[in-house]
Formats: sequence, C-alpha cells, structure tokens
Amino acid sequence: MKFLHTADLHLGRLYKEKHFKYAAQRREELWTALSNLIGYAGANDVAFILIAGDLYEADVFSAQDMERLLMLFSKFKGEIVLIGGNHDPVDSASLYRKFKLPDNVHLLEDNVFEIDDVRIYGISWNVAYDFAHDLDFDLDKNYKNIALLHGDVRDEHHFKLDVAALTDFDYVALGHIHKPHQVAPTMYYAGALAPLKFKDEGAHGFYVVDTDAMVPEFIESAKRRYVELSVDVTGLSLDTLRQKVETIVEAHNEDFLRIVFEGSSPYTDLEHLFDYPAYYLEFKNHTRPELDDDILSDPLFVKLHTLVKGESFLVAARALLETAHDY
Ligand SMILES: [Mn+2]
Repeated sequence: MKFLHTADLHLGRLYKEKHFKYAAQRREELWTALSNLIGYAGANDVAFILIAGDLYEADVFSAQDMERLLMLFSKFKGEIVLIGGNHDPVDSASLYRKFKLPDNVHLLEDNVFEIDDVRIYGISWNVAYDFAHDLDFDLDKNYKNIALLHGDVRDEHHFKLDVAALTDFDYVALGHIHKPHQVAPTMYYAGALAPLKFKDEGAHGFYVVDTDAMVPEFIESAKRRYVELSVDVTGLSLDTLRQKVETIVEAHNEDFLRIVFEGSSPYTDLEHLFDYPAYYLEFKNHTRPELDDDILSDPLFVKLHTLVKGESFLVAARALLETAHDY
C-alpha cells in the first residue's frame, strides 16, 4: 500500500512583495499544486494522503475557500488524513467545525485513524496542547504505526517535538519546517509543497511511501523555485555586469529570483540600474564603496575618520571622494 506525505501548503497566502505583478496568479498556483498532487495520487495508486498541518492560512481563508478545498478532497478515491498546524489550528473558530467533511477526509485532533494494517496517530495543533508532555503513545506492533505531527524538532520554543519519544513509529510524517528532509531514521519533514519565500530555496514537492518498506521517495512537483544568487561586482564594467545579470535572469525567468551584488563598486545605486521583464526579480546591493588603503591614509580621510565612525565613515568618505572627482 502506498501513501503520500505532504505539508505546509499555506493555501490563501497573500503575496505582499512590492512590485510583484503576479501575486494573485501565484496565490492561485498554490491551489493548482494541491490539485496536481491529488491528480498524482489518483493516477499512482496512492491509498491515502497525509497532510501534516498548515494546509491553509486561517487568517485569510474564507468559507468559500473551505468549500473549494473539501470539493477538491472529495474527488480523491482514497483517504485523506490531516492535522492542523500553527497556521490552521483546530480550535473553536476553525472552519473545519463549520463544515461537514467528506467521508474520505479524516481530521485527527488527538486520535487514531486505521486503514488495513496501518494506524495513523495524529495531533492537531491548538493553543492548549503541550507537545513536550503529551507525546505518549501506546503502540501495537502488529500494526504499521505512523505519526502525523506539526512542530519543530529543533526549536525549544516552537512546538518542540521530542525525537526520542517518536522512535517506535515506523514512519513519522512531519510538517512545519519548509525544507524537505529526513530528521531521524524514520522521521521526515515533507517540506512546503510549493516554496513560499527566499528561505525555501531548493527543490519542493512531496514524499511517496510504500508501507512495506517505509522508505520515502521524493517527488519534485514545484513549478517555481526561490533562487538567490550573489554576483561579485569588483572590477566589473557596467556593461560586463549587465551581461552577467542578463544571463542569470534568462536562466531563472520562471523563478523567484534575487540577485545580491557583493564586492566593491564605484556605483552606489546598482540595485536600481537594471530592470528586466522577469517573473519576479529583486536586487540587493551589499557592495562597499571602493576605498583603498592609499586613499584612506590621506590626511583628509584620517581627519574625517576621527569625526565619523563605522559605516557612516565609509559613506562620508565615498561622498567626499565623489565630490573631489568633480573638481
Ligand atoms: Mn507551521
């Protein structure tokens, strides 16, 4: 029997980045990602789908959105087992309370769902739950036991999950950390189905797991990636730099792209010099002004340094240098 493990879809998420022309379209793409996942599951003999929390953004998710979600779920022939995360906690205000869930959708608040020889233990996030003390399971080894949880295995202050308390499970399906990865021999974060910010670099998708082997196969499904690339501009002419930027933009014109300028440059406004019709493109200027030791040992700059310290000194020195050039 095969199952699919996903998490952190964050449906409804608003894109507030300045100058992002495709914010509404991107918001819709998160739905497409889920729809594609359900299509994949249907076409690949997946018996059940595990959703490990943060399926939607409770702050902005409407009743119509919930109707749409449940309609999508009801199209799947298998079972859907899910829990709430910190973005969609299952408290009294939860939209899950206001709708009748389709027969194949199973919301686990702190209970077990059984399918053939598999038992899935799920805990939904709500403010009252204390993960530090309540990860106490009495497992029957005649079953394949799966845990479905949303939390952080590293951060003491953020729904800390105790890895040692979960080692008896055959598979632990986690959500919350957006990077897909293995945390222990049988514990995996599926990662965000679609990347949502520059911290979510790299490949995104979901895991497909056979319950006999319990070894997940990662299926990359994300349409776009977040890509941050550094360019050292030291000694480059503007024309050479323009060509470099152009090459990068062409290679990533369907991605979220951030180009960081580093090194030293005589141009203080590099981040405003380039503009290309890319899907999403932003520049960060981390360059330092070109001030070499010869210049800085000049009595004028030595005197300046007694008056202005730190970063302000470099800015002032740069301005002074530019003014001097004009004479
Ligand atoms: Mn989360």
